[in-house]
Amino acid sequence: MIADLVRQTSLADIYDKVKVGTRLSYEEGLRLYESSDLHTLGFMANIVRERINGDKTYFVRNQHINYTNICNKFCKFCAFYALPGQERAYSMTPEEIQKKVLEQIEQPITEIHMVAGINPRLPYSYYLDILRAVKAVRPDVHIKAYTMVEIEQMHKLAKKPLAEVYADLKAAGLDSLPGGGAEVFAERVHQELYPLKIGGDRWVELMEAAHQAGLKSNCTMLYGHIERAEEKVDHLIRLRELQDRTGGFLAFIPLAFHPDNSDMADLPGTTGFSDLKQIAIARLMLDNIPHIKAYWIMITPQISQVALWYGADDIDGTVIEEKIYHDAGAQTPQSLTRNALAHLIREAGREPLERDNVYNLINRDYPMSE
Ligand code: V47
Repeated sequence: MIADLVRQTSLADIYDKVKVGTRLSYEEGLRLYESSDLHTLGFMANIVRERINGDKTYFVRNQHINYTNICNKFCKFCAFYALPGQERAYSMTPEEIQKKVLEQIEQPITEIHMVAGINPRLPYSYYLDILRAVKAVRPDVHIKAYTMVEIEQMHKLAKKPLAEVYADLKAAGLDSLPGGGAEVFAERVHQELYPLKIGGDRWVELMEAAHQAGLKSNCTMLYGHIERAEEKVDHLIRLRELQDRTGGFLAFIPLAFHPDNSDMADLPGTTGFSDLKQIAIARLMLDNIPHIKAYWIMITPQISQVALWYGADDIDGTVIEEKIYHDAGAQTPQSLTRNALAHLIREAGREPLERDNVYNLINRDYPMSE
């Protein structure tokens, strides 16, 4: 019935490809962005979602630790960074990080997510010490830490081959890598918004080396600012090509730009429509990345719930104490309980599953039903 209607739309030929699992081209990606037919985009994305993940919808119990907001990259989209000496500037010692972990020690957290600014005063040893500090007080937790921007900084400080840096990090307790720092790969956007930070080519190079070192990761794209449709399609295809080469990506997270308190505070930010459209297009283009995350912190729990029918199969986690998006004006809560997440998922007619960072299911001794 819906399929008959979709066959009458301008995306009918793309629907025929999606049905049989044929990879979509750059031109087809552009046509998806040009379309305002959100229902058709969602219908097609849902086919891919259910083919890969059925009704399964994952979440994780996690804690975010943003260990410093001091940063020398001055990205125009960022409201989180501070200069040394500013009142809001902070940098946590390994002991302070341990304290943060201990504050939540009674919570059954399985993942600690650690990303931060580039504070040039931090030595290479700090990045290893804070991993050890976390593992010392919570040995079983999975540490997902450091964007490629932080990895580039460590590589410069360590003055040794990248493979050795990754080996050091793994030995100190790093389990996987988050997907941040990718922004939009296009050189135009790089020069305009984040010229002091690594660009797309280097991000891909560093991530490919991480996958070769045996580290799994996520990947992201920051949308809703100055980027063009062609640049987004190019970004998604470059991620897809990297995944073809390594298979190292677990999930793609579209990061919705939050303008408040940034140098681009005059931009309007994303909408429910553009958030759902971005999730659907990601699911359609990234045919080889198993999971698409609707990150509720950024797009609200409400839109994340709807996104479970627009391509997303993961809603991220309980997220204790998020700072980057809240500094940029996010109105969402600082954390959601496991029951609240499970309720959102179940109410949407999907199956909530608690996972660890690498998508192993967590068996808890209480039922998942309410
Ligand atoms: O790279 C910064 C983004 C990223 C803003 O892998 C902003 O599971 C929106 O890496 N509005 C860092 N976005 C966060 C990150 C991340 C987050 C959630 C899950 C995962 C994962 C990784 O945050 C940065 C940048 O793209 N960002 N400022 C802003 N104003």
